[in-house]
Amino acid sequence: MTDFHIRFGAEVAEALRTGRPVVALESTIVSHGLPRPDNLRVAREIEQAVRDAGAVPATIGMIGGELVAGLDDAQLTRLATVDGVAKLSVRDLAVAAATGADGATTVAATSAVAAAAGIGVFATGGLGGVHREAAQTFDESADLITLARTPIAVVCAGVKSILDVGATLERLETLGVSVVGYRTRRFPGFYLTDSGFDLDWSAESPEQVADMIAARDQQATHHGGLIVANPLPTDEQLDPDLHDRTLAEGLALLARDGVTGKAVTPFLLAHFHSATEGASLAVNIRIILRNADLAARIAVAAAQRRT
Ligand code: PSU
Ligand code: MN
Repeated sequence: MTDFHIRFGAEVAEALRTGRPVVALESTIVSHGLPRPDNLRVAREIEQAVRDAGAVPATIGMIGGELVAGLDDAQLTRLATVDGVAKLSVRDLAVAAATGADGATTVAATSAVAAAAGIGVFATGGLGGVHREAAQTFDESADLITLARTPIAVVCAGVKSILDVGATLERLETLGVSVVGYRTRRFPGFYLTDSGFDLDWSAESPEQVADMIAARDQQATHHGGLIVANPLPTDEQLDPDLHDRTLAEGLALLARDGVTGKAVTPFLLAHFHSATEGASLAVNIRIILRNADLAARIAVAAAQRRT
C-alpha cells in the first residue's frame, strides 16, 4: 500500500524533534510566481535568508505524489525547472498525491501542510485574496478560508496588489483571521509600501509576534491564522505610477485573453515582470527575502519562549 504521510527533510525532522526554529516556505512562488531561470536561484536565496537569521527552512511541495516538508536541492530544482508542475491548493493535495503528481503548494496548501507538520511560522511574498471582478466571478483565493482554520503565522507584504485589497480585508475580518502590521498600522500593498488601508493592530518586534502566537495557543479561543504584514520601505517599492499603469494593462489583457481561475495570479505576475522589464521582479524578490528574515526571527523568538 502507498503511504500518504508527510515526508520530512532530514534537517527539518531533526529541528522539529529538538525544538529548533523552523520556517515553512511555499513552492508556488518558485514554480508559478517567478520566471525562470531566476526562480531557482531565488528559492535558494530565500532558504539562505532563513538560515542567516537562525532558523531552518522547510520548503514544502509534492514530489511524485509525496508531500515533502523540507525539499532537498534536487527536489527544489525539479519543481523550479520541470514543465507541468501542478499548482496545488488544499483541495488538490490528496487528489494529486494519489495520482503521483509533482506539485507546488500555494499559501493555502503550504499553511495546511506546515500546521499538520508542527511548523508554526511561514514566509511568503503576498497572499492571495479577493479578485477585482469577484462580484461577477466569485474568484476569491482559498488562501483566505484556509487561514481562517489553520493555526499558522504567515509573514507577507499584504495581499497582491492585483487584488481588491479592501474586499480582501473585509473577508479576513469575517473569517476571523488576525492581521497585524509589522511596525505599522497601515496594510502594505505588496509591490507598494502602503495599500491605503488602516489596520487595528501592529507588532513592534519578533518577540511580540511570538507572544501573540503563544496567547492564541494558551487561550484556545481562536484556532486560525495570524497575518504579519511586513511592508517594504518606501525607497524599495515599485514606482507607484509604473505600478498603476502596469496593473491597468494587465487587467485589460486578462479580459482580452479570457484568463480565469487559478491561471489569473500567475498571468498577472508574469505581465508585471515583463512589462516593467524586471523592476517588479526585483521588488518581488526583495519582499520575499525580507519576509523570510522576519519569519525566521519570529520562529527564533517562539522557540526561545518554549525553553
Ligand atoms: N505571492 C507571490 N507570488 C505568488 C503567490 C503569492 O509573491 O506566486 C502565489 C501564492 O502561492 C498564493 C497564490 O497562494 O499565488 C494565490 O493564487 P490564487 O489567487 O489562484 O489563489
Ligand atoms: Mn482564484
